[in-house]
Amino acid sequence: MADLVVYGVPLSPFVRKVEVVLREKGLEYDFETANIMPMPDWFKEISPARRIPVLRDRRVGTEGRSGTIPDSAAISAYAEHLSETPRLYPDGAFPLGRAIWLEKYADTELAGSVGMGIFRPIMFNIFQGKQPDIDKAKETWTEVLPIHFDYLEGELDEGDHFIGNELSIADIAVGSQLAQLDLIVGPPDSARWPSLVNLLNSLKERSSFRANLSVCEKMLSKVLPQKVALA
Ligand SMILES: N[C@@H](CCC(=O)N[C@@H](CS)C(=O)NCC(=O)O)C(=O)O
Repeated sequence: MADLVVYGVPLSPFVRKVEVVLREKGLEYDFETANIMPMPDWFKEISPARRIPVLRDRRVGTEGRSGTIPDSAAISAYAEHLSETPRLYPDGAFPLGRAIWLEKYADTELAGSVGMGIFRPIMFNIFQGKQPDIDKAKETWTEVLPIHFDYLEGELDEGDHFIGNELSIADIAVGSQLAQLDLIVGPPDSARWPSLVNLLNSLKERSSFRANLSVCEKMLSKVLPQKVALA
């Protein structure tokens, strides 16, 4: 039994982010499924925001809220302190501030568009036995997401990573959301956003991302035999 437990479902981009952080740091964890539709009472008790993921450190507590930390950003910061290498939060005031901003941007602005504008209209409908709302997804894909992609492409500035030449929490947070898009509707247009797609492709080759994505792909193959074409 590992000291750490991640509660959630692999298909959540925030759960993916936490799994990648823990794997990159070589921190072993157990995975316990906590669905959000519907959310069981035992999980509501440990998730005040009613969201996944939540992490438990069994060395701190094994029952109820004891030893638990909700929120992917809080969990990632906790992991950084549990295992200092590899550093995912860069040294230096400005790089650190920028990494935290990009993490926050991915977790809020980008995630909002991916979740509400693509995942929900397609996958929530499918999970409920309804037709996917392709019009809503197309509108997000053509009118909303390009604004995020343009910004992030500019922040990459033709580089392989957001901060220097090293993997950081900024890459992982953005990559977790891009991978969500990739699973459901495919990647952004590589002719228009080459650095962003290059980042996505290089992250997808990492064993940390692969571990989560292979579970997601297997799960999706049962409900979404092929990606939804929006272009
Ligand atoms: N700020 C949270 C966001 C987590 C989040 O929004 N998770 C989604 C799943 S991807 C969720 O639990 N949604 C609950 C719901 O929609 O009822 C984090 O970074 O962990």
